Order: sequence, then C-alpha cells, then structure tokens
Amino acid sequence: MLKLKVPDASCGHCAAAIEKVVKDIDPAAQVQVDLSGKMASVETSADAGGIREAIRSAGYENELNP
Ligand SMILES: [Cu+2]
Repeated sequence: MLKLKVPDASCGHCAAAIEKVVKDIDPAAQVQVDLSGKMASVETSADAGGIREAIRSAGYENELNP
C-alpha cells in the first residue's frame, strides 16, 4: 500500500484525475483519495516512483507518507 500526501487534491475532479493516471499504469490498482485529509492510498504492484511521477505529471505534487 502506497500512501501519498497530495496537498493540491481538493475536489472530485482531482480525485478522478489521480485515479485515472494510476490506472493508466496499473488497471488493477485500487485507488482511494481522501480529499479532507489530502491523502491518496494506492494498492498496486506497480513501481512507486512511476506512480508518483504520473500523479505529479497530472499536476499533483505528492510526498510519500510513512
Ligand atoms: Cu479538484
């Protein structure tokens, strides 16, 4: 489980955009975006760096949350 802080995620469109770019990499990924907590949880077997870069490219800076 990859937990990311995504400070700029503020609405449903943000959540959908994040989910889309993750699923473009791993269609089997489970993605949950917590807008109030500004967190994204991603269950994936894909490389964390690639997932983070894709989310960043979509316009959302993100940090690993331990
Ligand atoms: Cu938004």
